[in-house]
Amino acid sequence: MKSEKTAVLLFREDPREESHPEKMAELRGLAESAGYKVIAEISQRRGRDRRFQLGKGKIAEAVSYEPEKLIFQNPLSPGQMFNISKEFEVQVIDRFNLILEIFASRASTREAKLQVELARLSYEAPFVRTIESLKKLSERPGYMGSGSYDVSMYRDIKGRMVKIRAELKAVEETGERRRERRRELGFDLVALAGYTNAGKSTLFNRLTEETVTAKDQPFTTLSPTTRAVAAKERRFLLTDTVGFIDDLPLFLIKAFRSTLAEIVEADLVLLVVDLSDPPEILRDKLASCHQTLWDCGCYAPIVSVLNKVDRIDPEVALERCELIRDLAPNPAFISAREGHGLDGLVDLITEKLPPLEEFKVLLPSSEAGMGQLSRLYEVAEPIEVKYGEETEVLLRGRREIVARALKGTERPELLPPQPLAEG
Ligand SMILES: Nc1nc2c(ncn2[C@@H]2O[C@H](COP(=O)(O)OP(=O)(O)O)[C@@H](O)[C@H]2O)c(=O)[nH]1
Ligand SMILES: [Mg+2]
Repeated sequence: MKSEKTAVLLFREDPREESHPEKMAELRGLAESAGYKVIAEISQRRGRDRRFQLGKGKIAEAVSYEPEKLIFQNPLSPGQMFNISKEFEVQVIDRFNLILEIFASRASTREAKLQVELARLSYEAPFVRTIESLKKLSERPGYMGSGSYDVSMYRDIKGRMVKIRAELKAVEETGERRRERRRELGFDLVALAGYTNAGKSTLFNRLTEETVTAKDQPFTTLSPTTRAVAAKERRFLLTDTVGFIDDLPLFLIKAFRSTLAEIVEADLVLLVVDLSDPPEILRDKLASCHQTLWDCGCYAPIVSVLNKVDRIDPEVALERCELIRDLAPNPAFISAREGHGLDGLVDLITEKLPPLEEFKVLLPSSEAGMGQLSRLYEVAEPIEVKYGEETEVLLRGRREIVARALKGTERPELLPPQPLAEG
């Protein structure tokens, strides 16, 4: 299923700082999320080269792998990007372009799409201006992988940005409607959160592969990474997200927030961390995950998921768990890759989701009433139906969801929760 897009990753390490291998690991995770096959990673410790960022020899080495793209961890200036693509005849992007690519492929709401486009334009505007001023306009098809620009491009970009800003004002409140639509379908929303490389997508695949239901189809229209899961008599929609990314420049923050819509809308958040990360990094990441969740208005209950337990000793795992207990109370220990601990995780999910209730509904025994009944079946689990002068239905489900399904009927009656009928 993965495409054959190939890339070589490049990273210039600052000689004045200590080494940061995790930055390269992050870049690889991002590149893979964007669908690239990484064929080599090249890092070099040196001062910044004004023309090429890295040494010319290193870039030549990268190009010798014949990748489709070079991806730099370090931000490239318009001039550097231009120089590299010209000198080495290769497409070149940096970490910001890569993140934009991911956001673009994941943007599922109109708002997110607009935010991403706005971010892309504000990022590209200075590049385009540079090229225009260099007056080397036409024959650079490799430049930023997006074809050539012509003279009026900069003006066009500015105009388009004005339009997008206006449109954004108009679409702002539709997120709420989307959430309602999903709720109407009778599903709780569970979103995966956590940093790149924590194992969110691996867990997503595990949970959905093992439990995929026939009702999978409708949700592809909502988001390509949302699927229905039925586990232990509980069904919910699970959404994989881009997750959290550190060191985002200002122009990317809004686009980033918009990709978190699914997390903000969720009834429950699975906060996935890599337990094999060094303890300080683990704590930092957890703390900033909580901060981001709070900042973007997500107040749903959180289940901490400590992943990759296969990579460390059980004793070390327990030690680390103790160390982060204030940030990750009552966690699930899992290995998404090996499929360990999923049962316990599902138990925690079921426990923390808003509880299902049992209640009785009285419907008229008419055609309208029967229509109502079949709608109820879609959003809740029927326990018992008694036909008579009125139709008496005993259901198990979410009260607000059932109440919504009953809206607009002439005589709906939702009686308070009560014990199961005798017998
Ligand atoms: N050893 C080990 N590796 C894992 C586990 N879960 C995920 N990974 C690896 O971690 C990397 C990132 O996983 P991914 O699911 O893409 O992370 P995401 O960025 O959070 O979606 C991949 O190379 C996975 O194979 C696990 O439980 N154990
Ligand atoms: Mg992922």
